[in-house]
Amino acid sequence: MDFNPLLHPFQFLYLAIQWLLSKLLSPDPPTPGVKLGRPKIAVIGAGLTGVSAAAHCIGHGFDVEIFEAGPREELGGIWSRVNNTSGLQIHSVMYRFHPSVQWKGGYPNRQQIVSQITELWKKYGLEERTKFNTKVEKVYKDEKGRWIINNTSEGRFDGIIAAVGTCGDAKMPKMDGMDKFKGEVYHSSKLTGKKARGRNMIIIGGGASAVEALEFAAHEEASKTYILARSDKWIIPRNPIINVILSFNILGQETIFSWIPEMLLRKFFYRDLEDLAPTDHGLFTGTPMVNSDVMDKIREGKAEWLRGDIKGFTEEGVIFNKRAKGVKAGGPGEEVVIKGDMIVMATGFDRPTLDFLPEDSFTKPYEPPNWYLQTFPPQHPSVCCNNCTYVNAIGSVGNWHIGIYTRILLMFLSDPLTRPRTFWMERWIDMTRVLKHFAPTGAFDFFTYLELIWWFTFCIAFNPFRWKWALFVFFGIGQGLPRRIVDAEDRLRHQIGYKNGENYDVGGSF
Ligand SMILES: Cc1cc2nc3c(=O)[nH]c(=O)nc-3n(C[C@H](O)[C@H](O)[C@H](O)COP(=O)(O)OP(=O)(O)OC[C@H]3O[C@@H](n4cnc5c(N)ncnc54)[C@H](O)[C@@H]3O)c2cc1C
Ligand SMILES: NC(=O)c1ccc[n+]([C@@H]2O[C@H](COP(=O)([O-])OP(=O)(O)OC[C@H]3O[C@@H](n4cnc5c(N)ncnc54)[C@H](OP(=O)(O)O)[C@@H]3O)[C@@H](O)[C@H]2O)c1
Ligand SMILES: *[C@@H]1O[C@H](CO)[C@@H](O)[C@H](O)[C@H]1NC(C)=O
Ligand SMILES: *[C@@H]1O[C@H](CO)[C@@H](O)[C@H](O)[C@H]1NC(C)=O
Ligand SMILES: *[C@@H]1O[C@H](CO)[C@@H](O)[C@H](O)[C@H]1NC(C)=O
Ligand SMILES: *[C@@H]1O[C@H](CO)[C@@H](O)[C@H](O)[C@H]1NC(C)=O
Ligand SMILES: CC(=O)N[C@H]1CO[C@H](CO)[C@@H](O)[C@@H]1O
Repeated sequence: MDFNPLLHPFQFLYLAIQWLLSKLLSPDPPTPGVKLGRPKIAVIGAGLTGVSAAAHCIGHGFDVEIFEAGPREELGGIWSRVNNTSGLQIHSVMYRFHPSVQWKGGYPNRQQIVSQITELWKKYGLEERTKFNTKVEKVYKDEKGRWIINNTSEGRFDGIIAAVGTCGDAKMPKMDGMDKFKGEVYHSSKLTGKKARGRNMIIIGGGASAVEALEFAAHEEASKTYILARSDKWIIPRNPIINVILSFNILGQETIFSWIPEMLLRKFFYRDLEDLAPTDHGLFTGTPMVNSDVMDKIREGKAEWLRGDIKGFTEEGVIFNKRAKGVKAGGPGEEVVIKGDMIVMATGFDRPTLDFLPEDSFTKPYEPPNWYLQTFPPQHPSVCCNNCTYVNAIGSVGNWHIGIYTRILLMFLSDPLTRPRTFWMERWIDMTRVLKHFAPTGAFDFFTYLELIWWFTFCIAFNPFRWKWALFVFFGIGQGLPRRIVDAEDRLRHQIGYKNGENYDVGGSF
């Protein structure tokens, strides 16, 4: 260790706790050369979620194969593709995507994240189980109900984990007269090495990427930065305690108490810049941005945050219709010309498609994100779309839930008495819709982390056959007991002429 623990007691404690978690909760990597059995699982995508899910599967003795569309350099998914100017906005304590992860500090940068993913990948022997440059175009079942990826040349699988993420290609909307602008135009993910010193920068878009571009501008000492946002989003401070408290709203929606955190944010965080805080929607409706410096930069006069619509471009900059607070997009405003030397498009990313799944996964009204636990298409209990159906949420991102979702799938595959039938999965979705009837968003379009934990708890508690799996599902420990019980049941099933493993994709339980 290259630092003195006495001088950094909190960092030391953080390292010690992570070390302990890893010792207690990381499943053992497979011994090299060992033959792993069925059920065998195909993981689609080698980002943080895919690698973590595959490490969990293999650690619990299930064979896996990862298919990644990109080349080897894209191991780590989105984090391998964005530029050096990106880093984690939330505290890394909420970004422990596998128990083995060891963060050295609170806010790792892009390279540190990619290197943690790569280490995990190597530790669990996933190197020889990953196929790069193989995009999955289609998955379907053979007559025995086994999954085929593209065509039979890849073999057959019993379960599918789709981990395609939510950020695909950089989104560069075409805007009227953009080619007139004589400066450079970059996407926010392509800023490494760009020069902004002493220049005026125009950022289009008002999401997390815009905030990052603003940080880049400050770091590069741009002379002035304009952020042109067409809608208001909540910003919350970069403080792990506040972030965790907000994710503890178990109802996962606006409540009669939501005004309290909103008022506190306005009074103590926005303060004189209260005009930036949204009034047309509450905090518990969308993913907030996590940043504490934006406000300071605006107060210093280094940056200006403008609400309005882009009307067009000139050689020098952008024609912008500045709107007052509360005026809807496209509504009346004051037309101004914002001059700049460079434009950064912080307009987001296209969503990767899941349409390689069988068509019946998208049957309305049970199309994603309206799936069982948001992640299992009700027609297919052996398909887990891990962390890629979410729309908006408050609370952790690449965390504990990746393991939990993976282990729920492993439970469904191992134990037919836990595998839900389509009917019951749809009833759970209906129930959640009723419970969230008064939410301003769709039931599954917004959730909080505690709500997610409640979903998991309900899933386990509802079906007594799942009780024995509780420790395993939540913590990845205690697999021995449920396994022995299932083995005994299997012998019984065999006697009555029914074999486990005939069709992993058909649920018979509730
Ligand atoms: C600039 C930026 C900054 C971010 N910062 C944060 C942050 O600070 N905090 C935070 O919590 N989150 C942040 N995120 C969100 C981030 O998306 C998630 O935290 C996480 O990295 C998602 O990982 P993933 O593995 O689910 O998806 P990805 O990393 O997107 O990985 C998906 C992989 O699947 C592959 N794939 C897709 N389709 C197919 C197919 N059909 N066949 C085969 N392979 C396929 C893709 O090539 C890709 O490699 C940020 C995102 C961006 C873009
Ligand atoms: N370090 C971090 O925490 C971090 C950093 C970057 C990204 N991320 C994550 O990555 C994901 C994507 O974030 P993002 O900021 O890149 O994208 P985003 O959240 O989709 O934001 C895009 C912004 O661009 C605006 N926009 C899009 N198209 C536009 C158009 N044609 N004209 C004008 N404005 C337009 C959007 O306005 P509307 O809202 O009105 O559509 C929005 O303000 C999120 O999940 C985010 O949390 C995280
Ligand atoms: C990104 O950062 C890494 C490590 O800090 C460095 O090796 C690399 O050259 C940087 N890339 C660019 C394009 O600046
Ligand atoms: C699926 O087919 C496409 C197109 O033929 C190919 O590019 C891709 O590599 C294949 N993927 C797998 C997993 O075989
Ligand atoms: C299966 O698909 C792969 C990749 O697309 C292709 O190279 C191969 O020839 C196909 N095999 C069969 C049996 O169709
Ligand atoms: C999954 O990933 C996204 C980012 O891509 C994140 O914001 C979201 O909260 C994550 N969690 C879940 C449970 O989907
Ligand atoms: C990882 C990554 O995307 N790096 C890019 C950063 O930006 C430069 C210049 O635009 C590209 O050349 C890099 O490939």
